[in-house]
Amino acid sequence: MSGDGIRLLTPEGERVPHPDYPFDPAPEELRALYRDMALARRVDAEGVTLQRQGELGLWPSLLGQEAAQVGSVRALREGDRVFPSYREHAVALGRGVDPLALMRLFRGVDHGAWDPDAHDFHLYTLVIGSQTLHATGYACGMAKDGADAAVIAYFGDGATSQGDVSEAFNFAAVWDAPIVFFCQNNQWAISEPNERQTRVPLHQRAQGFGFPGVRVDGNDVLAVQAVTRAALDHARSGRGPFLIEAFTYRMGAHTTSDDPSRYRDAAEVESWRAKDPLLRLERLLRREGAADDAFFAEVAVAGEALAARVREGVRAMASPAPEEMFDHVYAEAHAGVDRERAAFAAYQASFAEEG
Ligand SMILES: Cc1ncc(C[n+]2csc(CCOP(=O)(O)OP(=O)(O)O)c2C)c(N)n1
Ligand SMILES: [Mg+2]
Repeated sequence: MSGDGIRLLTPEGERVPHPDYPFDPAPEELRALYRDMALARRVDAEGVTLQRQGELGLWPSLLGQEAAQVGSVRALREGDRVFPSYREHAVALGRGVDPLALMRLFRGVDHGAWDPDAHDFHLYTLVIGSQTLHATGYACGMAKDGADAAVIAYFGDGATSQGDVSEAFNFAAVWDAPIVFFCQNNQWAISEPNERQTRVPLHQRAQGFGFPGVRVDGNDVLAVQAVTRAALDHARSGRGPFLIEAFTYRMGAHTTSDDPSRYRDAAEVESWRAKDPLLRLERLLRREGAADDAFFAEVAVAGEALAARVREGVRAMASPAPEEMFDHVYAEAHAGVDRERAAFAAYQASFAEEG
């Protein structure tokens, strides 16, 4: 184990066996992991570009976190329930959410954009850490229903400084909730470095709440999948929550509204570039003869086709009528919302009369 956590694959693409987490996927599974990571990276790059072109309002890039996301989502079984934050694009794709749904959200033409029940993948949550409480409550409900399933809640290193996350840890622990807390420690919370979030490695925090926590090399897709699978088994079997700290790095800006060159060294980014999650799997695939140039070229072509579909789809998106923003505030009619809708309609009409 390195300081980066439990590891099954070195940055040079060499396997390292681990006694507690044996995992030896077949060559086609390894290729599928690579493909998922590469396609997610391509969709993500398109999100950044479309924002720069004025087609999206904002885009939070997942660049660098592909292994943490693809490895963990591939460990899930059907019926397991995901509570994401806002950067989990590869997890969304892994749950069958169309990339255009993600784009609808960040273009601001939809408040939710996908059906959580259809994908067992909840809506993105921008209020930092709050989804860990929703997820814990959901997990308790699943346990009461006797479901043979678990919940996984994604959040960042910065989110661990929110009271909500500590409350979720404690509540989940005392109720043995079937939940995996999946913290992507990407070293930064906007401009705040990890050392301003915690004095102890984040995975150790679980111990104080009475459940296990481990650090996994978040840029090693094999280790992430193996560790997440074990953590989900732990949760499903009634042994309570599990914390995974996926040690990774946010290679890009916090969002397209951020300029990280203002607060972090280029040398730090370079040191993480050497640990790139796609590169290390590519090295393994080539080393073991499980993929050749033709495979990587085919994945690149598929990525371009997907990006073209996303680009065309985004440009074709119609803007909703402004008053639609009142439609889904409550499930049922609400007098306060009705009043605000009427006032807004009168305001809009005042411009029309002037014209
Ligand atoms: C409750 C709350 N406080 C502050 C913010 C502003 N905010 C947005 S992202 C962010 C940093 C989150 O960092 P981290 O949890 O590490 O996730 P990352 O963005 O690195 O994936 C903050 C403080 C917010 N959205 N919600
Ligand atoms: Mg972070």
